[in-house]
Amino acid sequence: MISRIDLRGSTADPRELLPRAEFDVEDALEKVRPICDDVRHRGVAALIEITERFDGVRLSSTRVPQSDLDEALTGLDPKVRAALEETIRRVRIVHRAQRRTDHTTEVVQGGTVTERWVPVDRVGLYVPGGLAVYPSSVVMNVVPAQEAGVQGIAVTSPPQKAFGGKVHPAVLAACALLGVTEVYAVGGAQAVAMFAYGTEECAPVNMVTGPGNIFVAAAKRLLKGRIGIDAEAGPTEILVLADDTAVPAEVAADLISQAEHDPMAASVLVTDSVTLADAVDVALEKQVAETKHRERVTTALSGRQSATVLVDDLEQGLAVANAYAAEHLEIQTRDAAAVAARVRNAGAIFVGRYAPVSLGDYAAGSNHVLPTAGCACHSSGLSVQSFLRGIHVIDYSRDALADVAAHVVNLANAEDLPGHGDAIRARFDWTVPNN
Ligand code: HSO
Ligand code: ZN
Repeated sequence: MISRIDLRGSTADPRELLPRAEFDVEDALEKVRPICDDVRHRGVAALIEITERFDGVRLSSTRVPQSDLDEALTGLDPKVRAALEETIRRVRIVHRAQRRTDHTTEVVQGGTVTERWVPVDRVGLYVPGGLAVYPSSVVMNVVPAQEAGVQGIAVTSPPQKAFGGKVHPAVLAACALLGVTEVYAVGGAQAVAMFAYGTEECAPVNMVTGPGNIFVAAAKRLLKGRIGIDAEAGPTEILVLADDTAVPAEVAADLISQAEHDPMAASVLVTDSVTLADAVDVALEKQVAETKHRERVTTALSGRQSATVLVDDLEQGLAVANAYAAEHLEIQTRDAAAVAARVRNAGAIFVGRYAPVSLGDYAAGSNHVLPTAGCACHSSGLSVQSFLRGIHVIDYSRDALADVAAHVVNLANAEDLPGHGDAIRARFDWTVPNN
């Protein structure tokens, strides 16, 4: 079911040999542009029409009434409530530790630069609907924003035909548990446009975060600049780096766990053990036959984005993992912690057999909104930092400015911007030499 790529003895760049899911955001841009324009010009009326067209739901208002949030919380299964509460507790303690403190550097006597961390005023958090329902993603978006000190937090999620045209009750309940009261029943590109431009019912936000489908990603790309965004989310990925100590049934279960998200999800096993690779193949056959979403899982595992990659040794395995820069990287090897320490590119690293990706998806305390499609080479997952701006506050006395005045004037002249130098000279009765 899963193809095999043999890199043993190969010195080629593994990036070329490990395909990723086709996820061409550029293509989707043309489709989302008219949707975004329509929302910009016609606001709620456009949202209601577009939602009827795409979600098959006729909204009377885009805003979810407080009574729906209360009802969802009352109706929440106590087991799910307890699990969500524990997840919130863990995610909160990890993210609270990410808070930053302002720092002042005295550059010279009387001259300071302070870095002041200021949260974004207002954010819009997107919670996907689609193939699955994601109350856990509500937690992963809302908690870092709250811990960063963001005052205005709005959540949006597509309305579900199967739930009477309302947002999924588990998503609403998660919002209620977190104290979020501003929730919208809008999905897709139109939700990003609603947040970016604002409507009669929703004030515009400064930043939109959260995963979504290709149209959500395209709208984020289109509206980036007007709004800040987190990393663009593509189909989910897991890469398991394993040696002969890994347990085949566990590796197979982990590969299936992420394949379950999306027929385009990527599950990649990288190993130097042919015995393990063979045993995982056998375990996959057995487990996929029994798994609930076997159709989607089979499509994902047999797609060209998924593979078992054979390598000569762990060194080459690490090189492959670093080149691929997976959203989720599991290390199932001897001395897993030491191997993990050598990873440079990954959204999140899961160390050893008792830290599967599923743990991180829900209840490790880590964040599950992570960079996909190789973006882990340059970006991190969602965190408190995502919602903060570090503002430099520059405070110099007359003496401190006088001390460096000639340097500024000389650099300004070197850039042929003498007006910059004059702005300094004016403060000293033009006594600072201009050459
Ligand atoms: N693995 C997904 C997150 C998730 N899993 C939510 C279950 N629910 C992307 O990191
Ligand atoms: Zn998951």
